[in-house]
Amino acid sequence: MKVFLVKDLLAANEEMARENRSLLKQYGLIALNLIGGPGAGKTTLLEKTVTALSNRLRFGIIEGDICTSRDAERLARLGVEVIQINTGGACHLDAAMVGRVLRELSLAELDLIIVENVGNLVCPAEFDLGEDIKVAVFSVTEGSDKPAKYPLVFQQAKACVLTKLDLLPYTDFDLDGVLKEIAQINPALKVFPLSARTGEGMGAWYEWLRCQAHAHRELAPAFS
Ligand SMILES: Nc1nc2c(ncn2[C@@H]2O[C@H](COP(=O)(O)OP(=O)(O)OP(=O)(O)O)[C@@H](O)[C@H]2O)c(=O)[nH]1
Ligand SMILES: [Mg+2]
Repeated sequence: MKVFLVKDLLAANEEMARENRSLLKQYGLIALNLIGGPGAGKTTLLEKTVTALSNRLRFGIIEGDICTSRDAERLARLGVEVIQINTGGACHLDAAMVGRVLRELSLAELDLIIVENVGNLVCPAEFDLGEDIKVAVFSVTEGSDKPAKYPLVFQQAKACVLTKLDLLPYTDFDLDGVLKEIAQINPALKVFPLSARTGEGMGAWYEWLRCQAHAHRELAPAFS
């Protein structure tokens, strides 16, 4: 009988993540990994982002879900290149799953890859996919205690999107308090409070995303 320790599985994941990272680097692509609980608003954020920026940035999207291709269908309707991964039960994507589909995208034609991880604020944070940037996504309807209770993703992320700001008046969400707690967990984390529904705050997120893609392109050697 063989026993695999979590430590060994994570080491194997690291190896695959390095391979993904090296493939992305070869094509000069920046990759983002969106991590947030079920229904936080990840796909809606992507729909609005792709619609607003697709005349300036060429997106390749990888959708992770336990079942269905519904999120991929939502993005495909916008004419963007998208691949759906169904984990069949696993509560997170791992680097091997992403590695298996990466080459299915037209890597040479794209500027950035965005992975929407399986809806879960906990497990996806443990698995490096080979991305450049993790983005934590959570919404005002989830409650202001979430960063303090699930700190890992907020520690690892470079940006945090706080969605559904339009619903603030109908909740007891403590915006000032949560911003202070996030700053304690990760002082460098850039937070974007926004509403994908009304568009409030979306401009700052778009601008940040564009800057990340441009900065990456300038640093990356030209793809030949
Ligand atoms: N009021 C409001 N509703 C939103 C906003 N963003 C998303 N929603 C709604 O929240 C629900 C879930 O949104 P999705 O974008 O599907 O959430 P998700 O994080 O992709 O969900 P999973 O992929 O299942 O984890 C949908 O009914 C959206 O219309 C927002 O900014 N404001
Ligand atoms: Mg989704």
